[in-house]
Amino acid sequence: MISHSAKVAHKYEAPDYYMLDDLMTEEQLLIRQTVRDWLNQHAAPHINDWAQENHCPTHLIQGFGELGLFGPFVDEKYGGPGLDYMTYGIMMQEVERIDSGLRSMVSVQGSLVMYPIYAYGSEEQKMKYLPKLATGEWMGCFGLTEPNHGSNPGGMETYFTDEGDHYLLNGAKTWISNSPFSQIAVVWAKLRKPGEEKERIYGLIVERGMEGFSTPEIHNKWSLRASTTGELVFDNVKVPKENLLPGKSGLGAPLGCLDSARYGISWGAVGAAMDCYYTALNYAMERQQFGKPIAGFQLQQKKLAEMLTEITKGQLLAFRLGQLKNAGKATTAQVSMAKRNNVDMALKIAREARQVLGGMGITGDYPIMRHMMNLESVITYEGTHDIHLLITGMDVTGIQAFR
Ligand code: TGC
Ligand code: FAD
Repeated sequence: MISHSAKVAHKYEAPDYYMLDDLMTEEQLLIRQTVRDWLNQHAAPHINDWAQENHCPTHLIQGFGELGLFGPFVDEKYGGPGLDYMTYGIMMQEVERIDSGLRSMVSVQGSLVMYPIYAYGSEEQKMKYLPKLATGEWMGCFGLTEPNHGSNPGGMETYFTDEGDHYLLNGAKTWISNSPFSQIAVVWAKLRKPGEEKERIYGLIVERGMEGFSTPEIHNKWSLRASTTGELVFDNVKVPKENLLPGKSGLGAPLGCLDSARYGISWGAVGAAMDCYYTALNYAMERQQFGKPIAGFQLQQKKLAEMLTEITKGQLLAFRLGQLKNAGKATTAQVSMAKRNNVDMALKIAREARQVLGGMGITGDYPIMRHMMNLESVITYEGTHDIHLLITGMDVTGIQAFR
């Protein structure tokens, strides 16, 4: 049976109260429509079932690649579509309108796997990996978080040693999106040198099949159930020396990738909020109580009007950030503000929208509860709500309050 939400998705109209579409190019609008139509056909009718069944729809990967969703900013020379950051944001918004887990799959591949290879990789690494990642022939994951180091990745314990003709990698990463089915992992680890106390962080490309490398799945999630999450375990893994990313080292290297991914989330979360708002508006217009549509009651109008106001503010934030990204001017703190505000906004809208639907809001017939549960992860990953506030706090005061 096709759920109500799937049927509604086919006639979905995105709220655009301040007419931002007027500021987009024809190409951007065309790409958005193409992605929207494709997702309405291939994902919207099934996403509730996939989430209920805890199934990650990896069969969509080829289609995602054909749509150019993997690393849209990557140059054509390396198999990417060579699009701008605004278009990247627009795409992430369309994907997350369907489900944050699908956006996770896509944004990890683009911003956290292709980006570091693109920005810090050797020419040989770019030629070897990027074209396969752009089509989805190979999928990748990004290993930064560890069991004992989440918000504080600088404390990581995963390390490697130089064994002459190869490196030897030991340690473990956890909470890694896509890890159980990825062909490669971009792993951040410290180079341990005998006699040297200070260890420096480098990125290594670890390939499935390397002896001692395993990727157990994490089960029992109530959130992002259409996305696969796992661990990365390294038990004396021999990594060829040519798999080290030569272009950048130090904690700034992985954090630089996060800027790109957090930017995508600032757009994506608005997509989830727009879907919740759209669903609530339609329901309120149709649902009759006390002899009239509930949309006619002031209390419901307050909810809807405030949702649209907050969505519009979030859209404007993401749009301006896109302009700054395209101009190469977006700062880490600006990205943090947008990620933090828009995810929080989306989560609050999901809660309000759920109430508009009354009891029906808790069912899988509508997308709201799924978005709400997903957003509970999105508000934590890529830097928690607290960490992003502290980044803004540091930016405005010049004083870091992390430690
Ligand atoms: P701190 O001393 O501030 O910085 C260390 C070095 O890094 C530089 N830096 C950055 N460089 C580029 N981009 C950024 N965003 C940067 N932020 C900092 C900084 O200038 C410094 O450089 P240098 O040359 O002076 O050494 O570092 P800290 O240890 O105090 O930590 C700061 C803090 C807390 C903000 C940072 O650690 C942080 O952002 N923590 C949050 C961790 C996080 O976001 N993890 C995400 C893991 S990946 C993920 O969640 C994927 S979910 C995927 C999905 O499914 O979508
Ligand atoms: P902790 O760091 O232990 O934080 C716990 C609480 O303490 C939070 O509320 C936090 O805000 C607060 N806190 C921590 N430090 C401070 C401080 N200085 N001041 C005030 N409060 C503080 N990681 C990857 O590397 N790759 C991935 O692909 C990836 N995918 C993920 C997918 C999912 C579904 C999830 C849930 C997580 C994923 N992560 C991934 C990990 C994610 O980035 C971390 O969960 C996140 O950075 C927070 O780390 P933590 O869970 O260890 O929480």
